[in-house]
Amino acid sequence: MTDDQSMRGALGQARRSGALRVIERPVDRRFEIAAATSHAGAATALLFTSVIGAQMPVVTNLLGTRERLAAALGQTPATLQARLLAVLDGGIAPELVAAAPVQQVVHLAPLDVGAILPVPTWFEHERGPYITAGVIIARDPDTGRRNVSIARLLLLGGDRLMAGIAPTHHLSELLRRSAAHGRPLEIAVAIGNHPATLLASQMYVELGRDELDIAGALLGAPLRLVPARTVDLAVPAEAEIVIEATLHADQPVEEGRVSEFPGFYVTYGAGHGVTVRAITHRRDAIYQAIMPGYEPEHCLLGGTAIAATTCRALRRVIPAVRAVHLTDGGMGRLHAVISMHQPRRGEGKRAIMLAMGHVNLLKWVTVVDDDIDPTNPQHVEWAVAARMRADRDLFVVPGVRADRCEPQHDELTVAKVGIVATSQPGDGAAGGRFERALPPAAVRARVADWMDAAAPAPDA
Ligand SMILES: Cc1cc2nc3c(=O)[nH]c(=O)nc-3n(C[C@H](O)[C@H](O)[C@H](O)COP(=O)(O)O)c2cc1C
Ligand SMILES: [Mn+2]
Repeated sequence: MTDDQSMRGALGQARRSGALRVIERPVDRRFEIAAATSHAGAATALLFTSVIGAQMPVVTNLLGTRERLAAALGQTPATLQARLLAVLDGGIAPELVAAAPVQQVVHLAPLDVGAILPVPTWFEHERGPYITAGVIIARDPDTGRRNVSIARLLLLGGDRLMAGIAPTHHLSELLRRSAAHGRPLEIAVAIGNHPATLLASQMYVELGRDELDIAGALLGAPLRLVPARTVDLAVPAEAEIVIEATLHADQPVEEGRVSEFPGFYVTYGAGHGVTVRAITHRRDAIYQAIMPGYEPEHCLLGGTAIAATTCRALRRVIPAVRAVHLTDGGMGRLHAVISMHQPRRGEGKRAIMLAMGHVNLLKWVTVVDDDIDPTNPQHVEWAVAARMRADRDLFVVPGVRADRCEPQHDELTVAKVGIVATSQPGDGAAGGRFERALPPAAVRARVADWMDAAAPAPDA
């Protein structure tokens, strides 16, 4: 484990691997950053060094691929989920330090958020610019326990923001609890975090579980925090930027149309007013933005966390479960593939129902054997083609309560689909219908030996 707890390690890795494109020409934060990020695609992280009127550069799509996300955590795509399962069972509590790079520059209210931070405006019909990579730290007013999650923040001008928080998320519950005490909820929004903190903020863990303990476990060391200046919270010492603010349950702000991960606009109604008390940042801060909507980084961060927490929940009751994958086409939210080792009769269907119960977003879940790579869409389709009988292995459950993000919901209900594409006991036996057609095993081993020995180096 390295000692780096900033975003800059991941930025350096992207640069060294050739994945970072530096844009030096002047760009407008209104729509141009969005258009460039979308145009560049998943493989390219972008660093805009000359955003018009801005004090700092902007990085987008830093963690746009599984390879880069895994590498930033010292893993590969093949090892990442096992690592996440291991850290979810543990946790390393953060530690407090006295001084921090994130407080090198301090702006106290009155201030204008848009004059300090180069916040992009993403889509034509949204109301304004959104902070999208802001990790919101808050404390449960009843238990004192910390909660950490992302919710987009709309700039309203001056020190005013609007937070759009799903009512089912923990942060909404904390806000309701603070309102019951007649007080606003103090929040701190950390922007430009180590990928461990970003991914931890997306974990579907129980209320009261501190996501920063998970970040520490991912880092292999306590996350260093520093006391905020104007709110009673501690913030990541090596983040790029922190916004200190209060969130108000009694200040509804109509949001208008807003993008969601399916790639469409939705209208959720009113969000909650936020009043900024201070902004602190590094002297040479880099503003991180995650392009929202059906875009790779947004889908991947959530999908990676949802897959790991679902896998953990399933394995507790069905040990045959090996891995869970959320697909890119399913936006990292709606479609899952579960791999299982020799599931017993009916166990695949049970795993599907458990997964859908665990994460209500899931509406299409496929179970495959563990000889299939669940992250490979062609392999998964092969399993469906080769091993599924629809009348036996496919089921539809109509009218299930749906998440508000579900694109096809009908008055917040939707039909869910489960597919069990696993082989039957005895399939593959010699002489049987599903024996794989292969050259003799001894010949395959011998030929593989000399072919691999003679293989040219990849770059030769
Ligand atoms: C880029 C990005 C943007 C997100 N925006 C929002 C948002 O605007 N509102 C929201 O409720 N959740 C949003 N989420 C999802 C939550 O952060 C996530 O579900 C989190 O686990 C909720 O945690 P909590 O229940 O501890 O509050 C976003 C996630 C990502 C990766
Ligand atoms: Mn939480």
